Amino acid sequence: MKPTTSIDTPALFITAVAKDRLPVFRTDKLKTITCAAIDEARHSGQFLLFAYVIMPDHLHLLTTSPHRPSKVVQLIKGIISRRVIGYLKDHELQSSLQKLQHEAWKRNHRYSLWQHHSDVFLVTSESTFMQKVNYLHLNPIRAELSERATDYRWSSARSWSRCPTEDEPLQVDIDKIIWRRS
Ligand code: NI
Repeated sequence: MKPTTSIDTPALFITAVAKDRLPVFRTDKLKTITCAAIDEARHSGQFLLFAYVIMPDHLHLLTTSPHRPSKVVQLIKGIISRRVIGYLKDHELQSSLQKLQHEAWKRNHRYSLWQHHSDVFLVTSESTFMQKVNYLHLNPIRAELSERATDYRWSSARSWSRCPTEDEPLQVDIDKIIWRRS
């Protein structure tokens, strides 16, 4: 098996931003749904998830790329969108749905969860990989949502610090990383 991060097998640093930067993921319930959706995408797309953080209005993920990067992003964003919008519909949260409504309907999709533009960065070195892991885990501190990275429930910071709780929202595949150094 090839190392996880190399020119041939880059990791993907993905940033997905909610439409109009709405705080779609503000509540614990929506963050829980989003974690389950990421897990679902990981299994159906057969990629590994190395690190993540879910912020109120965006999320960052570090994954492998068994398919074209755009396909991985599309899969993740698609599943999260279906699950979140499904939840809002089931609970008749009309005011939230209205904010996600398209100006013009496209392809029968009435609502959109995401900002159109999405950001994928190909990570091809271990130093960049670790930079992205750290950057991602510092998000809640920069946003003043927690004082320490490991205090923020919705990230892989505890898993990387080897102090996971018994009920981590999402398991990450740290043990499957094949480091080239060492
Ligand atoms: Ni961020």
